[in-house]
Amino acid sequence: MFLDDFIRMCFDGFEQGWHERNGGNLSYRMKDEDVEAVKDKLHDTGRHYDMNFSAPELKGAYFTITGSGKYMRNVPLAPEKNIGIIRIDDAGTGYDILWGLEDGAKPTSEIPTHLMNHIARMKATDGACRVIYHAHPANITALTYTLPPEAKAYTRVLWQSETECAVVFPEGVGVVDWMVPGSIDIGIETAKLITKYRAVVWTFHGIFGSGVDFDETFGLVHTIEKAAEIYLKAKSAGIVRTITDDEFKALADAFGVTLNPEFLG
Ligand code: 2HA
Ligand code: ZN
Repeated sequence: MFLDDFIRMCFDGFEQGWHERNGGNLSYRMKDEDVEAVKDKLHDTGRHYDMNFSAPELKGAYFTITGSGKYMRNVPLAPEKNIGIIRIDDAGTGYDILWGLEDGAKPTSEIPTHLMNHIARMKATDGACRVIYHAHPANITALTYTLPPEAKAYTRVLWQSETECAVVFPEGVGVVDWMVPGSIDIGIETAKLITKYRAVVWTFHGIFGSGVDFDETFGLVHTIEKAAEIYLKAKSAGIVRTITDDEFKALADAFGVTLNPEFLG
């Protein structure tokens, strides 16, 4: 059941140390069968909120989403208080809370970036992408203090830090330089990049990852975080050699993937 998978991912991220306090958030664009599976839980709570931006692409879409100020650690203990199900209204400018987010809770403060990313990834994947995840992994965040905020710099360092990285994210990763979180503007900038890259790093903050399901999305962020950890360890020990571009080309041939040519050479 999608709700069990959603709840498990919240706690998995906490166990990885990616969700201090209320850090991080998760949203899932529900399938018709998911809506059907929980239809007995859904009801008009009379709680309608404006999004402060227009998302005609999402009219009538249902999302499961974590709550603002809620701790990922607490999601399994009381899902109905810490997460909720919303439906984007028919105008595409607001949403109704249909389940959960009890005691007056609202969806995550990062809802603009979540919804804008969903629109971008829906378009990029012909509707296959359903999960948007924001986390605060320590090594990815530490990495942002060591590199210029450029996709090429991040992608090369991450690809070079673990052989399978280039296979897991052959398109590379995007980077948004520091901006005020929770804003419409950071949503717009992130969504521009997530069209091209499934993961976008937020400088001095964390990362947004996307995917068709919870496993793929969690696995992507996990892979990037581990690569960042390896890079930082290698850098502190002293890097004397790394994976070459010829080796990347051999890897791409062997695994049948096309590496983003902007990041080779
Ligand atoms: O507190 O992670 O970016 C939730 C966040 C804001
Ligand atoms: Zn955050």
